[in-house]
Amino acid sequence: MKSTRAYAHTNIALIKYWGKLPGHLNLPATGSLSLTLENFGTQTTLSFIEAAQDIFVLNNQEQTGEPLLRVQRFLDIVRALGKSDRRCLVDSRNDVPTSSGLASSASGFAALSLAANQHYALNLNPVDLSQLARVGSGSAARSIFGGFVYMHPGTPVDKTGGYAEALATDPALDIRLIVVQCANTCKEISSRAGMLHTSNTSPYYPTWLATHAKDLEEATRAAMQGDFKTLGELTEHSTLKMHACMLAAKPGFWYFEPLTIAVMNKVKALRNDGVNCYFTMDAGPHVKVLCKAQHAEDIAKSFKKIKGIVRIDIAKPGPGAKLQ
Ligand code: 2P0
Repeated sequence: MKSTRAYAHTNIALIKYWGKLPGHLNLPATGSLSLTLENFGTQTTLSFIEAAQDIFVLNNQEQTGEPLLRVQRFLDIVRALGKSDRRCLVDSRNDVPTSSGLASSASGFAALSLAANQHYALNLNPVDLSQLARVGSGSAARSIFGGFVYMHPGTPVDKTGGYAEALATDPALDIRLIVVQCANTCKEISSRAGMLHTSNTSPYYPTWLATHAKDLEEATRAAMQGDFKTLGELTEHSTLKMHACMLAAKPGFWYFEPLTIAVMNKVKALRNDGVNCYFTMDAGPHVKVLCKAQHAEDIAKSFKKIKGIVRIDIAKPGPGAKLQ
């Protein structure tokens, strides 16, 4: 049986994407800047099957409902591009907790896109591949590439935006992202539902849109020039602004847990003691802390002292998605 396997690493946005343009192409309303991580990712194997429906197995469990439909709808797009009607078994393994705010959909749809590009002989170039991944999940467009990644916002008229590209940064940055897992539970509000609710009801959402491009431009310049302090300050600013939009939605919602706040406080305390590090949070309770490589071990040790932390990983920048 012919099969194709791909692996994609997850990524964490430093300058966040939160909100979509209207329409069905999953175009982001803003750009974003992310870091692909070495430690976490998804391996996906595609095999053709003689069946009426695709089958999606995640971590050895056959999926039904929305997770299955999302993969089937994505493969319908792939089949239209490849002029094929063949169904697939999609066998995926996450080494990221699923639906926990550690971006498993980013690595998941990036691995699926790369495998599907090969399996259905689409021959997509990197931009088109990134756009295909985006239709599956916005953050997946970034996981096609390694290291720092710049994602273009969607363009409402010609629909040509919404793709990512690798960003050449100053090697002197030499950074790490410490991933501090603050809970074991699955999130209650998906990113997709949270974004929609925020854009529909938060009075701060228009301000988020109006001020985002400047943050992205300045953070991108800082990354390219190796200006760690500016990059870190904008990283914190972007995440707090995103979460402020959610808090101001009607009704407001949040992904923070008490331990999330405890880690944020610790980051501020470390900074007051002269250790440069900066937090970011996504659609989940975990905290990711940006720091220089030489400080990572010591900072991680100080988080270990916080009672209840589930797990701490020090992640290096990782490579782009690859066929295996
Ligand atoms: C990001 N997040 O830039 C932002 C910050 C979470 C918080 O992209 O609906 O799974 O599949 O496009 O990409 C998570 O949302 O959403 C996300 P969809 P996605 O990383």
